[in-house]
Amino acid sequence: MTSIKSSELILNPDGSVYHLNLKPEHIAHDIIFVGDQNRVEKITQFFDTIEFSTQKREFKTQTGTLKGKRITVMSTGIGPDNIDIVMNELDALVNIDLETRLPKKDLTSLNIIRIGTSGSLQTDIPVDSFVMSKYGLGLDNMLRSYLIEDISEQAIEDAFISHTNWDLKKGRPYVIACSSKLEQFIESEKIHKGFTGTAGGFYGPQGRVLRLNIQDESLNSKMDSFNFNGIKMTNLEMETAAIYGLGKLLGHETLSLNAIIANRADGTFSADPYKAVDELIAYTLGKMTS
Ligand code: R1P
Repeated sequence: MTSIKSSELILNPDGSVYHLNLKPEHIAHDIIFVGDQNRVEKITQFFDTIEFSTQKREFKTQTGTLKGKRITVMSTGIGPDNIDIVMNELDALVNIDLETRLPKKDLTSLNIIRIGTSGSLQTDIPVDSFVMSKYGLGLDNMLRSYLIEDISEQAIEDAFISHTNWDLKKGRPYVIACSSKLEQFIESEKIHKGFTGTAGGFYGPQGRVLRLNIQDESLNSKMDSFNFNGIKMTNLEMETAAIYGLGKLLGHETLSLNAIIANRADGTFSADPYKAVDELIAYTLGKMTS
């Protein structure tokens, strides 16, 4: 086997991976992703100890211990392009020998849970509620750079393309399921199980019109009415499907939880979005340490 070239797996002078600034010993096997770097300390403030902190660009990482469990919290910034960086570099930390630059024989599977914010597409999933994404629907195309036919749910993709009359010039949407292991571990009646759309942008790609006309003005209403054997689209955000796809390809367990802070169906926005996020953090940490 040939070693991975320096141009492909870029390391910093101290041996840490290029964007995340991390070495293998800096991360736990249980990892929480957040979008916003300011959300990292909203989580680690509850830790009993913090052993490591770093930040480069939007990627802030802290590792510590809560009730004896070692957990890493990391901000991914916004969007699937960042998820490509975060997932590949995290995987390199555990599954590539950074000295020899060779993939390891015994692979490590990380547990990765996203605690994010999102907009609901359904009136019965109101602001301040929580959604666990059973599936992620990637509208962004990033994952199409990989070989995903064996991990994607092509029947749901086809139904979505047909229902929305999706213009394939925008690329083929992809659907990936969450980790059933983490789903069973985290689920409860408090959390809606959902089908989450992951967009490659915040405005046009999520049907928001400010000054620009968009390619399909009725996309959001078509997403609202999509129903595949009872699976309805619940919410839109910008990371879940990419996390699920790269998690499955690389062999990591992934689950995305979102606090609903806006409802696109009835036009409402949470009176206190931070409270909803704080409650989701408390819920998730409780489950992770129970
Ligand atoms: C957009 O405002 C950002 O907020 C949502 C979207 O997915 C996107 O990243 O999640 P986070 O609050 O986790 O960043």
